[in-house]
Amino acid sequence: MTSFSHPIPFVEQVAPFARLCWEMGWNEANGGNISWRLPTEEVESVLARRYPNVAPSEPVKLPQPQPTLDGEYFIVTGTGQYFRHATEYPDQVFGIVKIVDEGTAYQTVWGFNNGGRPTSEFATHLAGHAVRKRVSKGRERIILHCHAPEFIALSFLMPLDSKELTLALWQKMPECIVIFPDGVRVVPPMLPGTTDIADASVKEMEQGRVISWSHHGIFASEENPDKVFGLVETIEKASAMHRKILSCGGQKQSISNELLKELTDYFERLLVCKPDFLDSK
Ligand code: 2HA
Ligand code: ZN
Repeated sequence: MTSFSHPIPFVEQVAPFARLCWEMGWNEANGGNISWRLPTEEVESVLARRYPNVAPSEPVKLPQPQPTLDGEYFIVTGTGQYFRHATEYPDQVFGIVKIVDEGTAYQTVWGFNNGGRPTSEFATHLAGHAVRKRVSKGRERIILHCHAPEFIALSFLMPLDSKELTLALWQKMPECIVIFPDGVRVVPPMLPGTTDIADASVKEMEQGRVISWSHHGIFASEENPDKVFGLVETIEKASAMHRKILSCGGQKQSISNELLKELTDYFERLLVCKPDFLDSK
């Protein structure tokens, strides 16, 4: 990856990450979005030092209040912005916003230099953050939405069923059940950016970090850019293997449930939760 520097360390991390997602073929044109909940003291101190003259925008109302996120800062991709431009025009592609007024509004405190605003999926991201912040006890901070092609292809080839999709992926590589023991949760085809898809996603995110927006893409939560990248990369690789196998007429054998169980016992200390889909009927 080419070297990239920026006065804000979070931009220095997230811009090359976004660019890499584009290189992977996950985020064509303005497809996909990122939001990352930042540590308050660090973001306030870097903005005061590096951008002392930037005043916060007027508050903009959010469609869904998120009281548990009041006072939090997020770096977020702008609506219509291209991941491909992330390192070239970081101050335009990204903005930093603060959630204010008891979680009913946001103010832009940095970025969106072309008069931009957060992604059209921002309300869904915030709803996802609210749940995952609570469920992970504050560990998870970043949500990546991308159009990973092999993963999307499976939503045209398989039943729209969380357990069936999860088992198909777990059975393709031994790493899978260790890296996503919470599985992949399927949300049926719905209009992006709506309260309905936010509600359906939040319901599933009570149980897991990874959502399939059927025929559209992946929506995943993790601790930092590296970890969310690794999570999506692994799911995309297993999806590619599954699709190759389907296109050769289907599997002749598979990693057994017994081996999956042995894997989860052996790597128990690495798992974020128990693999419920392995036991459930
Ligand atoms: O435009 O990917 O889901 C960004 C999107 C909408
Ligand atoms: Zn999308």
